[in-house]
Amino acid sequence: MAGEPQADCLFCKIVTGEVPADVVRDTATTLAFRDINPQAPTHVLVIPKVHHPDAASLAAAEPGVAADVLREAGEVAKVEGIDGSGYRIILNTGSGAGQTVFHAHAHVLGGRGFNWPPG
Ligand code: DGP
Repeated sequence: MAGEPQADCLFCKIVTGEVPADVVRDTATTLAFRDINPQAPTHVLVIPKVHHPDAASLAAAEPGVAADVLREAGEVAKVEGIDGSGYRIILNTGSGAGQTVFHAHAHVLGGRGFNWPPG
């Protein structure tokens, strides 16, 4: 059922603590932790604690929690000190766009320059 923890989901296991993570921020609805394969000096993932396969599904089912994820992305940027220089929030959606973990998440990247258009 949408929103319920999934036994085979890596990020659900990070929410429960079954899989360890370097946690940056923890709220009632979200968890922020460092990406295991950082693509920038700061690379943090912000996830909803509820399971939805991608950000659009989350926003459709639980718009308040989707807003919490975006707000937390901004808070992470502040506490990591990347808000002044600019940062990226990325929502890879679908395998063709590079999504590999099908539990909604926002990448927060900063601490280096970025190109546009993205690769
Ligand atoms: P995406 O490609 O958008 O689905 O991003 C998934 C990210 O998850 C990817 O950047 C690597 C990260 N990741 C995968 N496995 C783990 C893990 O076990 N721990 C942490 N902290 N990050 C992980």
